[in-house]
Amino acid sequence: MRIGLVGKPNVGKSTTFSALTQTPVDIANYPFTTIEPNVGVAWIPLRQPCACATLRSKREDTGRLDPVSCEDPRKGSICMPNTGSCIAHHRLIPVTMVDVAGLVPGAHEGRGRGNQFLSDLARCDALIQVIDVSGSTDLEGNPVGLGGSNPVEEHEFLLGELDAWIRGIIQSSWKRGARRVQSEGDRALLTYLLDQLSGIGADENHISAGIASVLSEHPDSGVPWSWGESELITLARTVRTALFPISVAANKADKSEMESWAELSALVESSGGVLVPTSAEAELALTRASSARLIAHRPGIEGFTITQEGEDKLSEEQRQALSSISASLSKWKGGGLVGLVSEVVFGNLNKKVAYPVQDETHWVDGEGNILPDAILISEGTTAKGLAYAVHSDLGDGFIRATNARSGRVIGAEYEVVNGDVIRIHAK
Ligand SMILES: Nc1nc2c(ncn2[C@@H]2O[C@H](COP(=O)(O)OP(=O)(O)OP(=O)(O)O)[C@@H](O)[C@H]2O)c(=O)[nH]1
Ligand SMILES: [Mg+2]
Repeated sequence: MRIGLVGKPNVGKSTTFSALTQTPVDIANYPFTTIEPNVGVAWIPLRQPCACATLRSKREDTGRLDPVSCEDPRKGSICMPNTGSCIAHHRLIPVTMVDVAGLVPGAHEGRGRGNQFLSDLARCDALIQVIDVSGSTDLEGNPVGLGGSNPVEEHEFLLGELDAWIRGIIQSSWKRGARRVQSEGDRALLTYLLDQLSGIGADENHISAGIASVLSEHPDSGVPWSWGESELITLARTVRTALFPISVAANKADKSEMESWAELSALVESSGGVLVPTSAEAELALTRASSARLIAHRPGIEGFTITQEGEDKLSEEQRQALSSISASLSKWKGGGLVGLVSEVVFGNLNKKVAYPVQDETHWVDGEGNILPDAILISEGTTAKGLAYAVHSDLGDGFIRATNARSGRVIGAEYEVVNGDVIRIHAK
């Protein structure tokens, strides 16, 4: 899972990245602070308790495990994640975040940092546009007075740039490519577009949807090689919508009023995205205090507790600052940055989680680690698809699987359900 952070310069993309990934990066109040993309991992909680909760109750019921003691540092969790962690059955899984250079009007023609960062986004499953809802920066990212820019305009300009970028890719050799239909038949158009766009992650479904939208929106478009600007923009927009679902971090919410993002919120939701008000700067302060072990703060859980080290080191003033940051964050709906990423992954992209294991009785891998992997899969993934998601060898050699929760044998075509624990039998 890979999510790109996009937007005009100076809106807080890198601050967002840093708060989510706990990685220090350059942050400054001027445009183009970021040039090379930053790539890091954000830890996002699963929405349901980890499967180790079920395993624990089974073991407790059969007397093989004592009930959780109040000293247990993992508060009952018994899984051994290969990546991430699990406390109180609150399991964190990795989501790769990409923070790119800011995008200015005309980027698709090479303005600002030009097209480079657009290719940095190519393999992202979804994009989050960070928008300065306080309006304190213009479209080029230069600081202006509060309310000096319009969040809706900022969103529309980004969509327009992405569309123009995709149109640019298909337009370069359009006439020649589209003429192949004359000699090779209708499918040639799809093949040509696939050639052009597979580099940014497009597949046949995206492209068929794009072609269909031209035919329905431009009934008089004629033969493909005569399609003009407006047909190609329709094609590009449909591919972009399918390829990059876009949600919004209404950032710098600490400096603005709710009214300033209401219209934007309606617009984003009408195209299937989600908008969450955020203060990346405030969240970064909490992340930093947590990395310095001054507070204990888990992604996706509101509030924090002060650690022993924090008790020793934090001044009264710092404590109050952290409390007031945390209080202002919980005032907005949506769970802040982690809530936003979670909604993108589990809401918009509708991802499910599955736990592959090698032993259906003990729910362990070959080394005896309990529930080591929690894998994100798409709705409709089959048991065989899950095998491929674990390893291509496991997919190729797939024989059958066992649903470890029910003990039933399942076939290749079984549709994996959220939370399934599955043993795959392969050659
Ligand atoms: N008030 C407030 N300021 C913020 C917030 N998030 C970021 N900032 C400030 O906005 C400025 C720009 O932040 P960056 O994270 O560098 O922005 P960017 O979008 O990565 O900028 P480029 O890399 O130049 O495109 C910095 O001064 C941040 O401290 C926020 O939530 N609230
Ligand atoms: Mg930056």
